[in-house]
Amino acid sequence: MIVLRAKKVKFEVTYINLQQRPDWFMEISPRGKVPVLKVNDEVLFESNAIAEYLDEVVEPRLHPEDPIKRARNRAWTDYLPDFTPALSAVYYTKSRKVTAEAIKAAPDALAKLETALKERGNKGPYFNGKKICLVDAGYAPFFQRFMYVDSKLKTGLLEQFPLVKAWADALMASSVVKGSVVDTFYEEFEKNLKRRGFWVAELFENKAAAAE
Ligand SMILES: N[C@@H](CCC(=O)N[C@@H](CS)C(=O)NCC(=O)O)C(=O)O
Repeated sequence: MIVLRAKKVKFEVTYINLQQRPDWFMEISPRGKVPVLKVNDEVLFESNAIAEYLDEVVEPRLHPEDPIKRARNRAWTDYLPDFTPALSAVYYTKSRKVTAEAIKAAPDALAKLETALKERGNKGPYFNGKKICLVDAGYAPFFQRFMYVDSKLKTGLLEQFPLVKAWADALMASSVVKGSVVDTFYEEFEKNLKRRGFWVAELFENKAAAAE
């Protein structure tokens, strides 16, 4: 969604309930996961493959022109499946004890990203400098969720990594990122935490009670 928005592509979104995936969705999504992109009669799946496809067919190019930089961008996007569990382990858990352990473990993954940002050869605010790119699009949704929980949990994790913190703040301030989720996103996210029995849901409960 971030890539589509950054490129100002006209698109339609169909949201599905992942608890009750419709048959039509299961027929087009080989892994039963979102997102999928339908282009006329063709269906693409996997966020990276979709983002790369969009970058090839729709201007402006979000990948760097320089092949070395482009390869590094791809490599840091490939790092996502290693990185994101380090953050989500902090809040996708049923006990404070596991959260405390995850907070202790997370700096390793964040330190790698801090080094990447140090070595990227620009001052930001985004991964490649002034223009949002595919690496930004990959990481933003994960920072969005983590930072929302962290506004209550206050782990201090991002604060230990100033370049990561500045990057994540820039992504959250970006209108492309902000508009990539529905208005009720945080409400739905909180509900989802509660439904899945994650203890951090209780951090949001007072607010929910006050609104009722
Ligand atoms: N590597 C996939 C991961 C997709 C993914 O895990 N999507 C989640 C939602 S963000 C999902 O569909 N979860 C449902 C499930 O795993 O059953 C991609 O980047 O597209």
